[in-house]
Amino acid sequence: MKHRVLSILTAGSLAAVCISSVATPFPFFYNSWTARYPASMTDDLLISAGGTGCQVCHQASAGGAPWNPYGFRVRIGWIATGDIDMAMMLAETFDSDNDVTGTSNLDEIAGSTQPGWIPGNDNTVLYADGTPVTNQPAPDCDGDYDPSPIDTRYCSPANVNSTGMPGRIDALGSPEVAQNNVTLAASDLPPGQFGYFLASRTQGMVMPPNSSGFLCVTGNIGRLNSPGMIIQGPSGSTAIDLTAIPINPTSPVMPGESWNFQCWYRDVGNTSNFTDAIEITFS
Ligand SMILES: [Ca+2]
Ligand SMILES: [Ca+2]
Repeated sequence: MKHRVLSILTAGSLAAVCISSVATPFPFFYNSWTARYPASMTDDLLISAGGTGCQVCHQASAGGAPWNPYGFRVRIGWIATGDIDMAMMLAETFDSDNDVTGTSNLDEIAGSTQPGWIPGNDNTVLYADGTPVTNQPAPDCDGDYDPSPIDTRYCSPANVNSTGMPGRIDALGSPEVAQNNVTLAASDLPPGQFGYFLASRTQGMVMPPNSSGFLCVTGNIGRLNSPGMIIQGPSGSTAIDLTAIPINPTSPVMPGESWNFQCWYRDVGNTSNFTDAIEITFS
């Protein structure tokens, strides 16, 4: 169905609708983008949802200001070099939308997600002078805005903390043990309060004494609280070493195993709390 829509709307006719805020047509930018990334469906998935290819970079379907953070990054390179292909290349290594998986612009384009947009209303757009506008909705898209996270969420949402928000855990990186590339991230924690991550092969759900939240791992629990691994609210992240998870005794993660992670943290009022939890099945 998406392909049917695309066959009707040729690249040329689509590009013609990209009009800047000063009513100058700029099919050049979109044409350059599709020429550099011919296999990417990033633009096509916006188009089939009723938008235009301009929204890969711009908020408005007709282009112009403001830009999403990816488009703004390309714009910086364009202004600096006057070479649109160079500008797109210079933007590739950035993670402009700061998505939960930490995926670079190039990998999002290659994976046909949106390098400049995250799902929901937490997007930021920028005007020509760099003035940001926050809390903007993403344009409609027939695909995913971000790559799939490597984890499965459970025990979610967590009990709210003193900020009024439930703490949240995310995992970035790869579920492939051999890569030893997993970073745990926690967000919406109370500012200034410390916390650390927990690891276990076993899920559970119990509210410990003096806690405001649920502990969702049980059994042989590892505390990732060695120096450098302690985080501080409102958000923090730490890389974990899959060759040595500090359960008792310290054990490596093996391919095929599922492990569960959660973040414990202090909160104001002499209490503590937990984020929600995630399970990662390793390969
Ligand atoms: Ca990204
Ligand atoms: Ca994205």
